[in-house]
Amino acid sequence: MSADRYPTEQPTIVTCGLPYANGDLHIGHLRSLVSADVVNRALNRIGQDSIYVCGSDMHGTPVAVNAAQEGKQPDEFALEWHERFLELFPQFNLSFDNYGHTHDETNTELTLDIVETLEEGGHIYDREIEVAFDPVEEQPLPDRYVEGRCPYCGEPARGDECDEGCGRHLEPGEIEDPVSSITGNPAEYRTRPHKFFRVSAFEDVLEEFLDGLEGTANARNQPRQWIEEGLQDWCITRDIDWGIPYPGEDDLVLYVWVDAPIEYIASTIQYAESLVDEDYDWREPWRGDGHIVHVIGRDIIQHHTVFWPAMLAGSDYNLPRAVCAHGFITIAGKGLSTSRNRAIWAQDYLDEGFAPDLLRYYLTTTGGLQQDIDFSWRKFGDRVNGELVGTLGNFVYRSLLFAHRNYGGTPDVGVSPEVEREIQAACDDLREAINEYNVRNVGLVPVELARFGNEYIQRNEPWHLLEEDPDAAAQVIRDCVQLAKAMAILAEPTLPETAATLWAQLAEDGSPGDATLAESLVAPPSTFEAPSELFEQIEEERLDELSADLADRMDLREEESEEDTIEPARIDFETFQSLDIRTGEILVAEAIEGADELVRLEVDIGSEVRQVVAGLKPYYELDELSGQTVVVLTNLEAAEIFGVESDGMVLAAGTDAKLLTTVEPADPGERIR
Ligand code: B3M
Ligand code: ZN
Repeated sequence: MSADRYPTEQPTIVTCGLPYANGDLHIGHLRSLVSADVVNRALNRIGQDSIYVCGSDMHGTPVAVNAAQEGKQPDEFALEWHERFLELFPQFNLSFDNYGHTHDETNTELTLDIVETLEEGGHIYDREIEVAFDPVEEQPLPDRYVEGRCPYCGEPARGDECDEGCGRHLEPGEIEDPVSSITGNPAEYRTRPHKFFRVSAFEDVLEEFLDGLEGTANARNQPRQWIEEGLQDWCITRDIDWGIPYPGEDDLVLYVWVDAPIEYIASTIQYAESLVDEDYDWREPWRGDGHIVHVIGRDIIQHHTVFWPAMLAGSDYNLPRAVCAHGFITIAGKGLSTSRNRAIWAQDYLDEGFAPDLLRYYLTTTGGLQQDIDFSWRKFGDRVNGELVGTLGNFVYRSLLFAHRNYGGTPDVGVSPEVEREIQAACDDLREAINEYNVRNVGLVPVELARFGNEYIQRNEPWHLLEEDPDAAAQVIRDCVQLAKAMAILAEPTLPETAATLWAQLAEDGSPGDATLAESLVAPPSTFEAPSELFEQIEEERLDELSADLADRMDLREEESEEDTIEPARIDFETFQSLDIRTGEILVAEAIEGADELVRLEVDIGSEVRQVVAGLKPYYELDELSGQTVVVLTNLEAAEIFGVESDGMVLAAGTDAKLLTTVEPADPGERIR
């Protein structure tokens, strides 16, 4: 059963992954926070009743370990960070309808209630397991207290997560060669009684859930794989004293991943309780006909598409309508790292004096949501200077200035049919984009409309018409003013501050954040003041400086030379010509049983159809692949991958396999030169 298109009659809630209250926020966190904010605002703009709720994640070893390192009590430590987050969010125009935290009463009570329901339903059982222990300190070592090697991929890993390798959630006792992350002592395993949640019993529920799940493809495809491999039950208790105590057990607390997502519900309840003049029934989204949209990082897909829906199903709540899992952010190809100071910190960005909208735009429109983003100041500057300053800012400024100087505001004529159609098409594009959770297109729609606007004004040259044909001049400027107003509404989800400035420049009352798309064709007031520029150009020297500082801070320069530099050894032209690279068309794309990432493709390369194996599964829907034009290295030696012959290679960019294609349509078999 597929859900109704937005806007629906029922309320929607949008959430983002809860940031741990354990340190400064950086662009990685902002990608989640901003993307969810954009989704919520865009839903509101198209007339969907939607709220944005979230909270700080206060429990678990990420908080306990960092608090211990600073010699603080975890509750005091987490609350301090929580307060700092609350100060930061408005500075990025993150418009939470409620932002709570997992240690508050609402969440604690609700969590206990849900655990009780799961117990009553027979979904929880006792099991003795081996857990890591520091024999010198006589201390249990759950999760981040222990480090070692991932049993699945062999990479260095934390106790509960293979964070540098395959990304799997690790159960207690799974990590190999464990040592304490606090003392460095080799850990030993001891047997302890724990509580387990019978996730395996929810296999059918989860399969059905995934079949109807909206959002990004990775959030459906990865869990299907885990289900195929067989679901393991999930240990939901830990031997530490920071967290929500397990009811009836003296020395066990709930695993942080139990109470963390419950905050999504608790925060909705707090929102309802905070309203004075309005009624909001939090049960509508969670137990009634409403909808839930989660925006998360791709490292926590398993928690949101397996554990969490199983918990919801076991305690009679609705399952999410959509899970949108965004890619990672890297800098110079390396993952962000708090301990290595390899990040752009949210506060540092603001301290540079840059407007929040610029980063909001960059983070949500650089590649699709699923794709990884390699951050650089240079690319940031190019997007800002090209699209925001050069296209959107330029159109609005020249139009409103012309309108103010010659007409004192909006000329007194109707909008032309051409421009009306253009505005309506842009509104349709926004509706389409948000119905597909395409956050990138949400941000690009107003810029595309400005591109049209610039072309329209250039084509009609109103500056010449003023004397030759005053009526025609008034028409063109009237159209441009309306385009500018439509841009304010369309840009509001991604660029809320800019949109509000533009709204005020048009002398509109209220805020574009209260407007819906229908208003984009309502005439702005007949008089308004001279405008000011919406964006400021970022100078080249500034970008050079920022890039150099970042490289110094992260030791990028040295590492660059040993890592991803351009290959110095040159090849001759004959060698290049010996590569037979051709366009191909994907005819068939199928999963390969037991392989997480691989797909089997049949690719038409003109003279024949080749079978090729490629690591595309996490990034594309299978049915979205067929019909795509791709680039194939045809004379690569054939190889057997996962038991399947691969005869050729489909070329793709980056660590997240962005497939290469052609700008103009190409027939299969065209030679690439
Ligand atoms: N606090 C942060 C993370 O792993 C974690 C998210 C909880 S969402 C319910 O990204
Ligand atoms: Zn691993």
